Amino acid sequence: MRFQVAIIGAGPSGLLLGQLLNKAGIDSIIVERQSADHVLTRIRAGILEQVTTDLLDEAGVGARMHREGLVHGGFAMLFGNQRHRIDLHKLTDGKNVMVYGQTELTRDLMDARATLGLPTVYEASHVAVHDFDSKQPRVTYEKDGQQVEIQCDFIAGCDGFHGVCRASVPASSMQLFEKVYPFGWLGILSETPPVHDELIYVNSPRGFALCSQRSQSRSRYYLQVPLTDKVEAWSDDAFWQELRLRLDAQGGDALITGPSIEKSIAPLRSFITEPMRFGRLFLAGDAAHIVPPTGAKGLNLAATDVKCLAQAFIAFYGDKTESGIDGYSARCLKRVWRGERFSWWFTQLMHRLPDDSAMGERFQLAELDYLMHSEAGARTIAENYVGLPLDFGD
Ligand code: RFL
Ligand code: PHB
Repeated sequence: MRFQVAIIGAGPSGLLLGQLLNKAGIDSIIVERQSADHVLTRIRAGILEQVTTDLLDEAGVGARMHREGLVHGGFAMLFGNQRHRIDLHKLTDGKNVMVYGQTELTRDLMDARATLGLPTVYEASHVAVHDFDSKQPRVTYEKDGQQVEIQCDFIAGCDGFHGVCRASVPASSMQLFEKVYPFGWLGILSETPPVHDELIYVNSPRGFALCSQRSQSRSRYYLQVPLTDKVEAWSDDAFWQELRLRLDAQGGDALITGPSIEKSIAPLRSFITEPMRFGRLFLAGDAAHIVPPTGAKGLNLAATDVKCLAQAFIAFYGDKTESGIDGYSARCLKRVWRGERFSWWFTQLMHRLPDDSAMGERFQLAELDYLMHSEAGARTIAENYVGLPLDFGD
């Protein structure tokens, strides 16, 4: 089998890349370790920046998102028992974010790919990447007991944090940066109306909480928990009780509880790989970098990597120039580091840090108070949250 681009991973990065390449007449195959159903059961991101929604439109998959997604022009910050609103729309000259679940976005991309009849191999085992330091890279995998080989011009490593692509690069060729946080997020999804019409980010003495949503009848809530907690030990009742304790009276009164549809604990990590290109292998999305979810940046950074990579391949095949592929890593990493910095900063501002003294907590509250009462401070949060432009500062 021969394709111009072999994409490893059918998460949002791989599927979006496949769609953009197809639009440009570049053929690709996607090789995914899991089944499509399994990919769709992962409940993850909920907030899309405009750069991401624009890209989904460009890929021709934005119709349902515009119909069913919720446009949010602000969000609430709750600390010291007081609510404050970050008016994204006003502070960023009219920008918003879109509330649309990663599951739905992935489904839209999968449906579009199936409608176009583009090749995707699910449940491929022993996926391996070879010879990416040459001009004839290869991908091999096993499916139904058969060994298959794909020859290609380029390999796109869109296989997430635990994928095979980054793991195949010699350690001496890359520099890794990592910070693991000493707590996790316990998340639940429930078929209940959201507690508020916008998201609420909560810094409470009992720890961080986030009230998010997927629709007007479906809520997504998170609690900061110790890494040692086991999800089985958290009953739904215990979750709702703890959330209530972290909310204000208004939130407690408005909170409608119900059985959880999904419940899981996610560890929090900041992680960056430099560079993001190794010969003819390009990493994109979570394969190259991870952010703690506090800033809602992970999927949005993945989408802009894919935008840069698609542009680079289009320039290679169309204009016969290698400047896009040569500049890919540096161009992405500038935005990645900005997103990483914001996510790290917002995380340490909003969570109880185990080694923090009472003084650390007061510093957080003083900083939050300053940020909410200074237009410059609030604008700093707003412009990072809606997303800085891809080539900001250039
Ligand atoms: P994914 O989604 O991990 O997809 C990678 C795919 O590769 C497959 N794979 C392999 N395939 C073949 N061979 C192998 N050897 C393979 N190894 C792995 C996997 O099965 C999978 O299908 O990475 P991708 O596409 O780069 O997408 C990244 C996003 O999923 C991620 O950044 C976001 O979910 C992060 N995130 C959020 N991002 C936002 O922008 N806004 C948010 O509000 C937001 N909230 C979140 C989040 C992530 C969370 N968790 C659980 C980490 C909330 C949470 C709780
Ligand atoms: C979500 O809805 O899953 C969500 C929203 C905002 C975040 C993180 C996760 O910062």
